[in-house]
Amino acid sequence: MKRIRWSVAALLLGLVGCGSIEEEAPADALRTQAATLRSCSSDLNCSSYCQCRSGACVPADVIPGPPPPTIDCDAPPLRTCSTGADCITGCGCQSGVCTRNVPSSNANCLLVPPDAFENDDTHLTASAYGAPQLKHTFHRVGDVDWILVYTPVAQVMTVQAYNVGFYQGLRVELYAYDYNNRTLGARLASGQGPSCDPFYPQCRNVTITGNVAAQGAYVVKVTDLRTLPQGDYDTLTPGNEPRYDLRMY
Ligand SMILES: [Ca+2]
Repeated sequence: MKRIRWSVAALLLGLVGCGSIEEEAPADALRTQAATLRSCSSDLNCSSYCQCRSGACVPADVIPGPPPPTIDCDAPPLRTCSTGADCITGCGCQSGVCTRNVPSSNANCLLVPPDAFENDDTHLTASAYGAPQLKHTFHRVGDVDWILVYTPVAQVMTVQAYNVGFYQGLRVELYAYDYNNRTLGARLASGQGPSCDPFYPQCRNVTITGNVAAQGAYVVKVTDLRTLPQGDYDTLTPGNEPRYDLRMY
């Protein structure tokens, strides 16, 4: 179809005997070249609101929230930031974009930095729960988070991961815990979600309940259920990041 259009255009320009095919051809050629250049192996290779399909960046099938005014899938991806804390080690925030700030670094500045609760990858290094823990993230493949909680009174305790990222599925488990010996006990409760269609914000949570004893110690394990390439742990799309907040009551 494109060849036919060009043939007609060339014919018309030839007939009127003015203008130049050379003035139009480069723009089309450049667009084709740019689209070819933006090849990808994962979504991380693509800019916001774009996805990698058959090795090329194309507009995403689903966009959380209102669409932006323009979507340019031929543009290279960037990780936007407001401070250096938004970027991984080896990268700083320059002009709102995570950029390598160590000359010898080969850091991939598109990746998600660990959250403030790391190192919490095992029950032995679990972070202690005192108040709702905000802005947890899964920052790489296989990342899990462990949280240690002390229960002063016997009750039915609710454990909830909320403000879960749009596309994210995760599992929440509650275990009895022998704190003196640092050994895991029985699994008391487990659940996974989102609880309903994640299009609705109220569905973006996973909630479980379990019976806990007075002056007891328990641990909560939160697991990312996605099995994505490393790069997809940051799709660079606001609202689509692998994150959650956690509360117990
Ligand atoms: Ca972790």
